Amino acid sequence: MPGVGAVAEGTGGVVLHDYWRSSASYRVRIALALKGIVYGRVPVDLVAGQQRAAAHLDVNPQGLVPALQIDGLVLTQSLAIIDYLDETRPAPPLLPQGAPARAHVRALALAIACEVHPLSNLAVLARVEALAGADARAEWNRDNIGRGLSAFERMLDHPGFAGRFCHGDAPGLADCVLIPQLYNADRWGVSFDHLPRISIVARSCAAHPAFLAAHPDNFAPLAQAAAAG
Ligand SMILES: N[C@@H](CCC(=O)N[C@@H](CS)C(=O)NCC(=O)O)C(=O)O
Repeated sequence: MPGVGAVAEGTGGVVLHDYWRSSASYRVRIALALKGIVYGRVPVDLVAGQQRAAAHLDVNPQGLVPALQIDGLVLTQSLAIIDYLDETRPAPPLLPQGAPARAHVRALALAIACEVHPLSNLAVLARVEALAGADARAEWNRDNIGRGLSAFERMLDHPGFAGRFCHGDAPGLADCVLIPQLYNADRWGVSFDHLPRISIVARSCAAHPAFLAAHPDNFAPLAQAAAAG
């Protein structure tokens, strides 16, 4: 398997290729932590362009993170990875019981992963900046995130919202996708204080050990150097 990461001891061969600030990577880190799966990491520096290096393209031909080595496979696309984890390691479940509830939770996850996130990707933002300048880049991104979160808030107005997580009283797929998007919102100065359901979910997840373990601050290059030294 060319380009795959070295397998660290005690990780059972599970290796995540990620970037500390990547929200798609953060989704998978949350799911891994919820499932209690120990993993090693191959950090891919997106700012330095390492996602386009041959070694990474062997892992993910799309030149994106995350990618996950697990069970002798190399998986890409964060939602496909999370689905795989849920199918192969069902406890705790990341999707609710019943087709209608599952469809709703998938719709929540896709509302961010398919509609909001792709328009805020590095390549898109760089292109907007090249065409219209740095202010336009920031305005584009804030507008995109703000509209997406407002729609998400309305989608949470659903019988499955029990006042803790996106659906029911345990974290699941939709929370894995929402929380990284909220991290991005903070970075870009987009407030969600006026969105009550999202604010409740944000507070619940902020106190949950799996979300704390997956937080980008733990994976920033300086934090990693301090932990090692
Ligand atoms: N749909 C993909 C999106 C992956 C994605 O866009 N990853 C970003 C980081 S969040 C990336 O690798 N960007 C690199 C680039 O744009 O060059 C997934 O969910 O895994």
